[in-house]
Amino acid sequence: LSSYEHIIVSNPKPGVGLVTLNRPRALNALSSPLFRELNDALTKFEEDKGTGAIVITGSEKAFAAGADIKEMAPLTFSDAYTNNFIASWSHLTTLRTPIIAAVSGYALGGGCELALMCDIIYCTSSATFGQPEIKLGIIPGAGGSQRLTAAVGKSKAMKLILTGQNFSGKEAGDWGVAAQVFDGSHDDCLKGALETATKIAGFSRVAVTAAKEVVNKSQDLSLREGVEFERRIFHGLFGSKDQKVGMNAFAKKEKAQWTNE
Ligand code: CO8
Repeated sequence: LSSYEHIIVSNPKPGVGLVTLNRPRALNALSSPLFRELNDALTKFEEDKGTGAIVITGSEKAFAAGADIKEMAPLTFSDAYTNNFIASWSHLTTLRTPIIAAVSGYALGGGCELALMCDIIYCTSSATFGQPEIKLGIIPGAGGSQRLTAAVGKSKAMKLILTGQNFSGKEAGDWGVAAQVFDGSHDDCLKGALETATKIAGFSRVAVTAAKEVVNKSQDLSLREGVEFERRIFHGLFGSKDQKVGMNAFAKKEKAQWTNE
């Protein structure tokens, strides 16, 4: 795989792509060059038929301590507006491959938002999440006010965003922001995320793609529209080869050999 300056890319398990944010001296602060590399690496995984799930992680000390404040400091309104600053940073939300964030240490500002853009969050209990933008005279800019609110409810999100108060990995688990919380080290959390990614990559790609699509629709559609959308996609899966493969394997008490068709 290509070598990058701000990220490390690998294939640690069959079917699983791993991106490790790697700007240790800046606590993985998210800069435009870093995001260009991240988007490039994620697009390559998405296009690779062999990759069925992706994990994004940082280090023990920091998943990412936010957007790069030094890069943002001199920005003017017209720079930010005309160049649509950070619009490309949400590219990962358009990908169909499931993405798990494995979060240890700081996940602040844009780092918290990056984790929230992923499909599943795993974290250590000691991780530090937060939207501290208010302390810098700005507000969350990469979906934090929307995704955090969807995850924890309006009152709690309002308090977190208006005060800039951090919350722990344990709280992230208790509030449903994180799907799984690890009391151990970063390595335990990453191992757990890679195991789940391997499991997802082992299912039919057709079914996994459909499952991700319908769950995401729940964030945008009314209940009735969402349930109808789900039913259409569900009907569509009876046109896939893997529906027959899966159900015939069940009847024969065999392991399904997915065709991804
Ligand atoms: N940007 C740039 N550099 C940073 C950042 C950052 N966000 N965070 C840390 N660094 C740098 C520090 O400047 C320092 O560099 P140097 O050694 O050259 O002085 C180095 O990383 C180590 O940091 P500290 O010495 O501060 O380490 P500490 O362990 O003392 O403190 C903290 C760690 C508490 C995380 C502290 O670094 C901190 O408060 N960082 C800023 C956190 C923050 O405010 N983040 C929000 C930024 S705003 C934002 O993200 C807007 C979102 C917009 C959309 C984003 C889309 C994805």
